[in-house]
Amino acid sequence: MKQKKTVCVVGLGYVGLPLAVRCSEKGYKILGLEMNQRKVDLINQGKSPIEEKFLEENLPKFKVKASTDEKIIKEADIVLICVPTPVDKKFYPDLSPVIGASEAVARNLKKGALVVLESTVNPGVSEEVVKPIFEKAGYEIGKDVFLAHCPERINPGDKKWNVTNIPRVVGSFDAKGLKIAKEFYESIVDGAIRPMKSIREAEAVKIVENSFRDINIAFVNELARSFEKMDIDVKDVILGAATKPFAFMAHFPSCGVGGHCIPVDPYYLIERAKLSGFSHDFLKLARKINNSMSNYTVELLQDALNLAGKPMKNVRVGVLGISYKANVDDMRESPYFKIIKLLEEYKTKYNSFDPHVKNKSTVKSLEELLENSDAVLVVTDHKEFVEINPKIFKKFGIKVIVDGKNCLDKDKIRKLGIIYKGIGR
Ligand code: SAJ
Repeated sequence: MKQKKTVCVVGLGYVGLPLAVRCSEKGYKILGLEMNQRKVDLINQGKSPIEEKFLEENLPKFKVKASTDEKIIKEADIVLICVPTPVDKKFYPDLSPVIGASEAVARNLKKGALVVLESTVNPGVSEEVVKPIFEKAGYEIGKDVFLAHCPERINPGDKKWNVTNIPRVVGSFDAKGLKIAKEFYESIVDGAIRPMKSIREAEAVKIVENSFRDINIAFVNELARSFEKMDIDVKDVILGAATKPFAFMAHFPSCGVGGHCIPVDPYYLIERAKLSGFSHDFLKLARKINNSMSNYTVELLQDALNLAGKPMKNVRVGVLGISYKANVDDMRESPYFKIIKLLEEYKTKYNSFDPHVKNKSTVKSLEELLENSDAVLVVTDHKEFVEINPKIFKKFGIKVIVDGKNCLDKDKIRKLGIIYKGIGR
């Protein structure tokens, strides 16, 4: 089956590109539809547009033919839609990429093909948004086209879990669609593929996974703010609780929840449930707590600078990290952007350095940052920062460190006479 089928992946980003490489490795004829010409050119040269070990290792070996021309969809037996599902400034879901991609597929799809939406969407999107696009284009679902949903589970930077082995769930509108979608994913994924009873349940699975993570992070963020007032180190307490081998899953407080999944997905459920007359008060509160952590972090900086007798507006702050999580170059929804906006409001001079995001860094090296700083604010727990010998901070005369990821050695830094504040420690 693999040799005969042609797969077209729509959207060659963090989700689509690894998927395309894996299909190529598994013997499918693979085509990639991508609107960004720079990405298309890089991919056609076998180069990854993003910093991701799996891609850097495999893209040169398992070629993907990328194009900006939607007509390539005409050749596909299987189409995998992997476009972003962001929220707008008011946190309302923005389905325009999904709608645009579905319309492009409906314009070009050959009869009898399978179309799988991998983008994370709230329950109801496949039925209420995607299906009507194909029906309007004259396709009979379950006959001229098979529609399925298999939510993506990519975890950028993860060395163990990737597109080859992460178990998946899949749902469809009809038994045949479910069967062919399950068989396709079983042919490319070494993990189990769980068929769901409906496409709506498959959509709900992913939203639940990521809302689960968001509320658990909000829980420890609230603990951090409480324990800070009780002189309790919340990180130590979480690590203590994590010695319980069951019914506890450690999450850690930080200066903010970034990325294209966790801070976004809950809003898709909140807004869709509202249409059904239900208010997700808990999810909304968790979002509010997590969104407040950037302000809280800057307040900690202000308190620490006051202790050092340095008012915010005359101090030079060195911001360590721009990307949203450790050891990746992805800046989407990173708390960095909220934090520098707050520093600008305080008219605080700052520099930033991120070895994974040099094009956005204001200085070329860690040394240059430290040379031009009185205080340091850690936003991302990159390996390069965790490994800094605290004596380096002393050497450059750093007076205050606010550790937005609780990733530095608090005790060693304090022993050097530097004021250290973490998130809840
Ligand atoms: N974060 C915390 N505290 C934590 C964990 C994360 O503040 O305890 C912050 C991170 O710093 C980051 C944000 O939350 O800013 C998101 O971190 P993440 O580790 O959840 O990373 P993501 O956004 O790459 O999430 C992905 C998700 N995968 C998919 O959506 C397919 C998520 O489902 C995974 O749970 C997560 O990876 C993972 O497990 O690492």
